[in-house]
Amino acid sequence: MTTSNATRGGVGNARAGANFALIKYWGKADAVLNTPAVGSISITLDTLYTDTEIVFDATLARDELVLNGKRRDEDVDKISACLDLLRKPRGVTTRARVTSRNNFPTGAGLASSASGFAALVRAAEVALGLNLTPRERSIVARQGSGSAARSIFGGFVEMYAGTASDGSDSFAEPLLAADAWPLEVVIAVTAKGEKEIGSRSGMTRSATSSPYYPAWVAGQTADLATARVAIAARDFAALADVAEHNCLKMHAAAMATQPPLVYWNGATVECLHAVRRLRADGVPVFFTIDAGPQVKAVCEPGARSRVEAVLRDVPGVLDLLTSRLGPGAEPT
Ligand code: 2P0
Repeated sequence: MTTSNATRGGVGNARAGANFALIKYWGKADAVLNTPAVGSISITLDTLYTDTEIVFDATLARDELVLNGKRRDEDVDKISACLDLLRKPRGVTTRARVTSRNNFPTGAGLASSASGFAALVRAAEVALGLNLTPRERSIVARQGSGSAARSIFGGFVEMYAGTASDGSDSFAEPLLAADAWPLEVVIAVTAKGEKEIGSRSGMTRSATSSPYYPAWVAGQTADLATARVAIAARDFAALADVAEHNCLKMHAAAMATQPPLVYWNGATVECLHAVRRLRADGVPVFFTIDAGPQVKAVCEPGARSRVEAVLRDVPGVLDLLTSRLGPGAEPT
């Protein structure tokens, strides 16, 4: 057996940006391969990111995770399964210490698993001395967390659901570079702390019990096509319409789940209306909401200060975060 970097104790560091889906992933085709039931289209952000260091250490009996300064033993199995996709084919058995920090709230509907697993894969690739293709990175990241497949890339990104039984065609690819259409995002934080129902169990419950789930899946091909055309044409109004429609369909399917999944609070709804009023007044902005109560307002750069001023005044808004579109996951 050859001596791998891992058995020598390789170290790797990487940063990956969070991403928000404009056309959303909700539901799985295969829970083991973690392939999505539907494709998705997202934007990767530059100022919300995860920094990760991984150290392969032959003295460790099992992998370890420290996230935001705290040991997270409950999350180690997911990390180990993802790292095993890189270790096992190469005969590497060395365990790793993963130290990760999000510069934004964790587990609150701000896509921390997306940036987290994308950064993990890039850092592990460096530590193990591998040279993966972008597609291979995306496939490995997907098996950590579906949305992480998209955070491998910057700008506008499309994730393909795929049909292959081994998941080999279920990966993301760049659609349009960040600087080709430099939209911005204002995030209205309406609650802090981690959500009660994670996306993973939420989407599984929706698939089995929401009467609207089949309609959600059936509509996705058309929404993806509309969004692709809007992005290629930089057609803000068309992207706004399809993104809000797609978001509300996802939440309708989630709310009709048994027991129900209501990710919104009162301030979420107020922000949604505020964004719609702004657009009716001619301001280029639309909302999207993920599996949490935060509202992401996507706007043209010239509209950002107006969007910030309006959302800051919505009762229940605790904080505003802003971001431009950013790069893909990279070693640091
Ligand atoms: C998305 N979300 O497309 C959708 C919209 C949340 C709502 O992808 O089970 O954390 O790890 O594959 O990626 C969140 O789901 O789920 C998500 P897993 P993930 O951004």
